Amino acid sequence: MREQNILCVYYFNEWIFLRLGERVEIGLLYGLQMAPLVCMKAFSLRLVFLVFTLNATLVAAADEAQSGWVPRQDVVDAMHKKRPDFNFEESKVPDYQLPDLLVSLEGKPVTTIQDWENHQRPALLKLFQEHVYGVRPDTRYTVEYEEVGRRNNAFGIGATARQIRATIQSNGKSHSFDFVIVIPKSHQPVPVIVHINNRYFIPLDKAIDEFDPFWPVEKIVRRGYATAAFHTSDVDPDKPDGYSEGIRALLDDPNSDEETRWRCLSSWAWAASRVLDFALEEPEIDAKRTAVAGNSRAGKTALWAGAEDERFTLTYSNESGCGGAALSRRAFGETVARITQVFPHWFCERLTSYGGREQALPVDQHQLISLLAPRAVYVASADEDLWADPKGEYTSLIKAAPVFDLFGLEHIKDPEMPPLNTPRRVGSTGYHIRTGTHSLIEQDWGYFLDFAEFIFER
Ligand code: GTR
Repeated sequence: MREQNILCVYYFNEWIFLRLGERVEIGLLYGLQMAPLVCMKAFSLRLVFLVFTLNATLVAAADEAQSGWVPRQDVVDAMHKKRPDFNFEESKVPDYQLPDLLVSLEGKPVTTIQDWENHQRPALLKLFQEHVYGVRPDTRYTVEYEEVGRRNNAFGIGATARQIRATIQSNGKSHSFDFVIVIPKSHQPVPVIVHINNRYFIPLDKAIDEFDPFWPVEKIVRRGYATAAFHTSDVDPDKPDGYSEGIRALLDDPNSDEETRWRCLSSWAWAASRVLDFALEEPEIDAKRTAVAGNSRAGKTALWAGAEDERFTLTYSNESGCGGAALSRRAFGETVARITQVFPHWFCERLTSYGGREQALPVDQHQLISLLAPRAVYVASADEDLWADPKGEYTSLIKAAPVFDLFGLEHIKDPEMPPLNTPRRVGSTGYHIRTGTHSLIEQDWGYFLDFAEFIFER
């Protein structure tokens, strides 16, 4: 018989048997801090009982739990089965070389913050506009905000909730979209989190009366933060043939270059800035503490919103994958070829030409993250979401390091990923990978709000 270390825990009148070495079970121990513990060793039918102190046991357990995340083989196998034409094996990631963040397009080293801010950052931003997300039009427009609903004393804690209609006018035509903003009662200006909701619009009453883990308003407001959310499709419909019904039809310049023209992701990011414009006019909002957040396609959008609009001081990307936080050159899970084919309305047309030749892209997604520096950024992944390439999302974050270094800022450096459900926060960057599938859930919000507090209160 194989030797096994078994931990017996007497907890709430029950004995729980845990096999040491199994990470999931060891994780359980953290929740059992007050339980008396006994360690039992089973070897060839002989049982030896040992009494450990609580501390010694927890230290051993903690060591076990610290190994970094790697994909589970059963998840890899399931992904292969579901999408046989894509890669989910680390060993099959092609050799790749990432563009150097601190070498200018002319080949000169970027050595100072001034070089970065005046030359390198604008040059990289332009590359992302012209090759990935598209160029926004210069068309003149006006925006009017109208309150269409209000609830005072929301959640019984004095928060004010409003539904606002933003109407954009240009050349005699207009387009409107609604958002809901909830501001907690406070004697001092509060931070605001703009949530880009890619699933649905949550109207005022629902936002207050019904809990929704995708945008847990009460949870955010009780932490002392204001929050606002709009639905992406209300700005520009999330479908290949929705052009005529969206904001792009209103603002586009027909003489602009079709290859580099903005599409949905950029228009949604633009809308996040229009919501921020409104929020910043409110005396209760602190302009120095502003976040933009989104999941999946809205996670990609949040990163782009943070890159285009430096008034956002914190960006949260949840499972944004290809075209978001994940490195394109890894071609792991979803690829540039696939995303531009299935979602032709998201990125600028030119990105399509890089399908299957990611090495030729003049940028990769670590550079998108670097555009957020010196502001803060948090990236999140899920264990079963290999389609979004968790390792590519994490690697992108740490490969943005040279720019955070240039600003003298602390950031995550460890190339090994953190264990499951163990957020890592270092200086201006944060990351977690949680158990489960592709979605934005309360657990993600909890980790993100902890990071927000760490950034906003420092
Ligand atoms: C997936 C898509 C991803 C991601 C996601 C979503 O199917 O391939 O790029 O954006 O949808 O937005 O839910």
